[in-house]
Amino acid sequence: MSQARHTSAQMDELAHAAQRDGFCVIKDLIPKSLLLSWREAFSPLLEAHIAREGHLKNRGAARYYVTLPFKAPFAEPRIYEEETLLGVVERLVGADMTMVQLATDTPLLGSDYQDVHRDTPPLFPETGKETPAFQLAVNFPLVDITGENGPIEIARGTHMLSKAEGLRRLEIGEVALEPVPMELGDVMVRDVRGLHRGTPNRTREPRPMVVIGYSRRWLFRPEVSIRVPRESLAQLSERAKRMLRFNPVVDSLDSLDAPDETEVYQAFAY
Ligand SMILES: O=C(O)CCC(=O)C(=O)O
Repeated sequence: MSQARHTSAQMDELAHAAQRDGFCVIKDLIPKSLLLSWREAFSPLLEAHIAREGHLKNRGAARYYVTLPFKAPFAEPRIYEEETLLGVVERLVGADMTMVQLATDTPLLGSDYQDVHRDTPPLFPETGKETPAFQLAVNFPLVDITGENGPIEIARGTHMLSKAEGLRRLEIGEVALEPVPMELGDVMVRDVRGLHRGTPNRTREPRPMVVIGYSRRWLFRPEVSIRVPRESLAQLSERAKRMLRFNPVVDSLDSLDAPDETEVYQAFAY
């Protein structure tokens, strides 16, 4: 097991920031060389997605949600088991959490502002009350994110409010949508209940943002999954096997085995 790059106190602080604000950014956590290999391998996947189902416009105009195959270079324990990352994740959603999603959000030139949304409904809508975190998006870009290429905007602290109350506070200016610029290597840990939106990419380069979903041990999300190739199971750490335990194990990732490749995760905004 590798060492965490941060002390326990630093991880406490990062988790505390995420509990307070709904997100935290861990600077320069992932080696750029890994991300460059992801960027290269992602490009044909994005093209294939657009050719196959781009007409579905699954995240709005010129913006695409694309699941990544759990194989090299994306099945990368130096990322999904990074010790600081898991330290912060466990502080937020508890020990024995599960890893349930490995995908990307990519706005292109022609994309627009999304409606402000959360990525999940509340657990107990009838109470109007929010609970500690139960579903996290760990986001990291495959390019530097500037004001020009579509930074996600987040309204700080709204993850503990109902959507209606969060929108009301946005309307009266009590909270504001803040763009979150990120450099290659930075990682954001985000409570998906925080109000946010994608913004337009005004450049000619795609802006892929990876999302790895981690959930509390009891949460099942039928809309996402990671298909784990049977042959890769033997190489996974015991911890990774445990984290991936609710995902389907498949004989092959080839599309011949899965003729219906359309993204299942179409309804995403709550
Ligand atoms: O990647 C982004 O800029 C955010 C996209 C987003 O919030 C979504 O599609 O749910």
